[in-house]
Amino acid sequence: MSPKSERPPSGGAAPRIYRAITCNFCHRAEISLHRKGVAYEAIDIDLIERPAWYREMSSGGSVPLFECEGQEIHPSGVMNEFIEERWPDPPMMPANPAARADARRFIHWWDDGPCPAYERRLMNVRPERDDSLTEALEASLDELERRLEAQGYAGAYWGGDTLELPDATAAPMFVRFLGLQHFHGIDVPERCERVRTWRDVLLADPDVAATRPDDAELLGEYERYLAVLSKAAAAGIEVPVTSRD
Ligand SMILES: N[C@@H](CCC(=O)N[C@@H](CS)C(=O)NCC(=O)O)C(=O)O
Repeated sequence: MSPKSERPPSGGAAPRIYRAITCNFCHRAEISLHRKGVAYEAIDIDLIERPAWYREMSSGGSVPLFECEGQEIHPSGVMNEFIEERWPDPPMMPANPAARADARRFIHWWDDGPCPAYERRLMNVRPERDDSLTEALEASLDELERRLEAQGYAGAYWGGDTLELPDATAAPMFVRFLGLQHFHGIDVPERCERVRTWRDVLLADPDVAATRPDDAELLGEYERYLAVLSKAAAAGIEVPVTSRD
């Protein structure tokens, strides 16, 4: 990562995403942009030592933020809908309105279920909370398994044969299971067969593979965050781990 001490001058017409490689929300938009063949510039933001210029431009300093054609767009769900409408080909939402509603409902559920559950477990530095956070994560994966079964998941992408927004929303979490495995020895339970199949399909997808951070760099960043969180915990400070805390 190369943190910028001042706001980088605009390089031209290409849209720009302000991101952190640990952040699953940022990765969602990068998958969509790559799938649609949109060239973009990525600016890495250090969330531990957040630059003042970024705090100012982003009202608080959270990532992702998308700069495109003079507009600043966030949060990630709005970004992905914007990307879908601005660059409609190839489509990443179903054509049928009822199926689109299903996809949106799924994304909404994801942001209250598996997404905060994996982030809380991954970034936990208080051993007395390990078991309850692991249980919460597994419960959300069991619920995902039930949902995939109920929708007749056929063993490919979420809605069929092509990658759509529910896939772009979920894939970044599966990429970041690397951290759960490395630091906590946690994987998707074997009983969640559909989840594991979907994960494997997503990890093999070319747009996901092309946009995922380097494994060693990702683990290095997590190590840095975990060290800061451990220090804060030792000082009795509770740091929110997700925007849902
Ligand atoms: N709901 C937001 C969540 C973004 C979010 O939680 N970003 C985290 C990184 S994964 C962040 O910037 N945390 C630091 C902060 O909010 O100050 C979205 O979908 O974009």
